[in-house]
Amino acid sequence: MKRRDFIQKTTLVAAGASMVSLASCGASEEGASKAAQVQETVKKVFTPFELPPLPYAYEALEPMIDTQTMTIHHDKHHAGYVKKLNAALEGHPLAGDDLQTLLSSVTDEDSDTGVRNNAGGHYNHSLFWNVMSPGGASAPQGELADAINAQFNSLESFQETFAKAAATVFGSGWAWLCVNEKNELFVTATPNQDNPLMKNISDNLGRPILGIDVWEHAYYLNYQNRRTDYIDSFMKLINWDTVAANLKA
Ligand code: MN3
Repeated sequence: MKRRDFIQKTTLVAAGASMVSLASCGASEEGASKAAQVQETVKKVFTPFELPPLPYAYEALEPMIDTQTMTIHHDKHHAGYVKKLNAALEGHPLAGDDLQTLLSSVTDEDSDTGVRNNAGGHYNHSLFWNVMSPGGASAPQGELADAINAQFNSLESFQETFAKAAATVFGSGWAWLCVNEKNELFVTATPNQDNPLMKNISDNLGRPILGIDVWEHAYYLNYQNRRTDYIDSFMKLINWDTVAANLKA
């Protein structure tokens, strides 16, 4: 069996196994399925990389996020990262690694810049689409609720911390809810398309389970300079079932 086939087969088995365990602990099938889509994307090797379809209609997040923003953001911006990532990997020593491995391997050397920016862009947006509604729990439940309470005392206090991290990103970037090696939650932010999985680049390392894009292209058509209004809307769109499933993935 070729390595690539092996990786894809083992990923499918792993995704199937995690859905079984999720069903038995009460997370929704919808959340599990979206988390499995994210896992499928992040474990995929360079064959080349492909743009995953938006997991709902372009207009599904109206009026919080408008149809035109979603269309341009997915079909132009995310598509652009995938295209440029494939180009950057041509002849690059990291070609052949899955997306998650690319993120943990890239350095701040000039020779890695294309892979760093575009592997980050591909990963970050693949997660972003799936952590937004329609559908799904409007508040965290079960283990995720416990983990949030343990780390932030309450959901409100988490929301405040996360919204502040998103509002204070200078220029373009992302705010994240991550899980660290000790299985504790933390909030952090990264500039540009960097990601907390980038071991050689990020200060706060962890695996993101929720992320908000605060590049202006994510909100400017509808909100112009009112980033905090966009953040408030995003908080109402979070699909907590997917976040819970991401925590267990
Ligand atoms: Mn974006």
